[in-house]
Amino acid sequence: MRVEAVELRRVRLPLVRPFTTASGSSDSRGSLVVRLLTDGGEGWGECVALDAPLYSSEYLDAGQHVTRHHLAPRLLAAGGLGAEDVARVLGPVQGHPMAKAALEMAVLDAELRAVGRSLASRLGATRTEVECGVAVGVAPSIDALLDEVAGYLDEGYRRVKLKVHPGADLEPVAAVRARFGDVALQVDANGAYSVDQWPLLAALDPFDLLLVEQPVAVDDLLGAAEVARRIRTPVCLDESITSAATAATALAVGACSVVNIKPGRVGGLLEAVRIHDLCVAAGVPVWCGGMLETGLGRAANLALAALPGFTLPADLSGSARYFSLDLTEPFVPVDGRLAVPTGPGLGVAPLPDALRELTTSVELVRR
Ligand code: NPG
Repeated sequence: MRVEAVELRRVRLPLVRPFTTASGSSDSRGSLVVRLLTDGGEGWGECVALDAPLYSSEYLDAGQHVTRHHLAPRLLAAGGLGAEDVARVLGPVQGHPMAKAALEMAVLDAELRAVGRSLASRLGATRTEVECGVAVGVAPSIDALLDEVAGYLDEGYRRVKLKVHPGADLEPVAAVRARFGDVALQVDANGAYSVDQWPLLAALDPFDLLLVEQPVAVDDLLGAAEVARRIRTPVCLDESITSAATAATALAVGACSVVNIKPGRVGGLLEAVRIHDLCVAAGVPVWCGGMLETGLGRAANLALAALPGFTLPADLSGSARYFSLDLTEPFVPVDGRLAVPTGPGLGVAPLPDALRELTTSVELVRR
């Protein structure tokens, strides 16, 4: 397949309720959508970076710039290529895994549409539906948190994830346990604790959490291992796992016993599958994280989360939890599960009217 042109499209989707974390609050989700024009048809991808470099060093303006000036030109100059070549072609450019992942996703979509095969089948999915967990942002009060969680459980979500940080951990966890009994519950610290604050996390042990996600800083694998030794709740890593190599290191040093996989964070769906495979070989459960993706990224995450090693519910919500208007047909969970798309490629594409309404700018990069 030859890539003839790369269309970079910025979109902005209003959120139905603001998403608040310790690093800030947003009432819309900007995204960078890439459309590849190839000799075998088109393919769509999504760069999941945020507006600001608050989750990782990537952010949307940088993703667009590096794609425009460094990544797209390499893809356009590569001649014939397949999805398995993309990481090597883009490899000389350091970093920017989310921008690279968007291009690989679009190549996969184009190539699979051309042969009528679904992404799920290509990645090795064994399931037709995925259990949905809901990630709850920081709420203005415990009562507001409980109301929000009650609404999600009524809608059928099968697992609840709470954001925690020092000073806001025990109280929300205890309140949710007290009100909702043995609901499947986990917490995400996004690196907010220092290693010597492990007693704050040990205090959560009596609440039988599924896991505590990313307790310490992204580059502190030995610190995560120290926390994992001190607490009973399984430690899961998210931000720290940037590749199959870091996953192997994390497991070797005992930094985690569960892994969150996000294709954007690790540079693409194919690297995500490699991490899945090494975790399965090590007997380590994995689950699919979420980054408030539009329907495009959501479709890709569903295909990935249908692989056999994804044994914990994903951070995958229905479109309506975030957006009143999505780029694609909305994803609607039934009984807390989302169906894995079965159509060629991603199995979804932007709806022309929604795409027009949500687009804020478009640029085309040609050979
Ligand atoms: O359901 O897509 C979703 C959101 C899940 O809270 C969620 N993700 O830290 O994992 C996280 C968090 C996040 C959101 C990270 C947005 C980065 C961007």
